[in-house]
Amino acid sequence: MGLIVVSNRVTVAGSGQTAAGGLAVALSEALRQVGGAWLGWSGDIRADDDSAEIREIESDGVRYLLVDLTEQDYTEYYTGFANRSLWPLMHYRIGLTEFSPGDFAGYKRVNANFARRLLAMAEPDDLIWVHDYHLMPLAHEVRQLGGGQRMGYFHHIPWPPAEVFSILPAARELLRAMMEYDVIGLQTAADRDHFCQCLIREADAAQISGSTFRIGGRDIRVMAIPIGIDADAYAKAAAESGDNPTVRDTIDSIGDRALMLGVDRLDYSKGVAQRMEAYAHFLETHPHRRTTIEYLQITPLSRADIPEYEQINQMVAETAGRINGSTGEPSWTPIRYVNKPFPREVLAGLYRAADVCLVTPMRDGMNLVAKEFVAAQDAANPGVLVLSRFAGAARQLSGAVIVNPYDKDAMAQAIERALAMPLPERRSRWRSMIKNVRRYDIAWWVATFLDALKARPPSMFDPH
Ligand code: ADQ
Repeated sequence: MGLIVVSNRVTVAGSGQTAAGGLAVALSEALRQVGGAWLGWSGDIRADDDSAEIREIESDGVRYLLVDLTEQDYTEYYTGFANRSLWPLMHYRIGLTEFSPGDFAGYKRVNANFARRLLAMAEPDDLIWVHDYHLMPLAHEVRQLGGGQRMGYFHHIPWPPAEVFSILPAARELLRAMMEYDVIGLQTAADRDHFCQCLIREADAAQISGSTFRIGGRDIRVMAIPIGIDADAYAKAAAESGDNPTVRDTIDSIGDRALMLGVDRLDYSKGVAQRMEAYAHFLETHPHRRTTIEYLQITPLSRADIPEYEQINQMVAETAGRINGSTGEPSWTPIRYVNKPFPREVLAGLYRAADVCLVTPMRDGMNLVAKEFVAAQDAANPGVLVLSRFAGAARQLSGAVIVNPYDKDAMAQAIERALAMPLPERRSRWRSMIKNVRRYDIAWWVATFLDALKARPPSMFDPH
């Protein structure tokens, strides 16, 4: 029995790629631990649908199977239905949610192509673990082709209440397609409850027990399994980061000032512009803090060819420039804004050097940055995490200073509280958080999901 992981993008371990997506980071860790095969999009676009073979790479004991997309696939499946319908809707951004039947058809077509590729390589007793909103109907497509393997799906982003999800014209079709998985995992109990509500209200599923649902004689198990990080590896990278030139230069350049850090992929869900505005408000309302602090925001660009992302890119850059222009001094830049990805050793060193980390998404499935920051701290002198109540991580990291990112006053107060926090309080809050980050780490997440999947009886699916 083998494990096959399927996700939209594949990050080949040891390829030198700096993966900025949380999913990529987590799955590289998982496959290194368990071993197996990983199928997904190569990131390349090709002209002709039928000509390309699947590309296979072997690295670090893992088989990578890379599929190209056509231009049409990319537009309809990836930028269209996945990122202009599902992503905003799942993040409660109804106003940004678009729906095009053509994009939905393209999304289903790519899922059907993935299913074909998958069944060409899968053995009947393999476990198939599918990741994220790009591939919600993959189990349905696999079943259509007669595949009876045990299939699990993990949803990395939030799941909204049924009233929000049902706005999607394809809601029922998607939910019914998802019922052909055996196990579905979500990040938090709230996401799980919302999903279950959708199954009952929108897809006519019957609840058989607390976590089991039935449609048409098929049962699925729905669970909350919060994703973790490799806490020990992060702590080690942070402890050894002192010699890294980028980390050292950054620390030297900050001097005696306090370092406040933000690390986010550029996305409107991460609340980077709102965070900068809250920081400007903090500087106005706490003038004695001016020039004593520097806020470093590290934000690699993502999905740059989607119009909403181009807009947010401009908006965040303008916000940083405006605040620096109106608030800065010749000798002091209030915000340093950097769009580069960095390797783990650099990020870990910067987390450790930071006095405060601002993780204030407007909505986030989990947020791995919050956990990485906690893992990277020096136990003797830990920094303070300011965390949005709307990140899944807030359900686990109650030792953080929890904020509502929509409330500028509360954000400014949280920054002040974090900067002024005495050492004993910092230590006791950090101890409660690190306990959780270590206990529910990436190995726990992988083992918990796979145990649930293995516990399902094989070939529950009867195609006839
Ligand atoms: P993302 O939205 O990508 O993931 P997140 O969980 O914060 O969000 O993960 C980001 C990852 O990218 C972190 O591991 C971080 O270290 C890395 N990263 C960020 N900036 C970087 C930089 N400049 N250089 C290098 N690496 C950088 C989605 C969901 C999240 C969920 C994850 C995992 O949106 O809610 O936590 O999947 O399930």
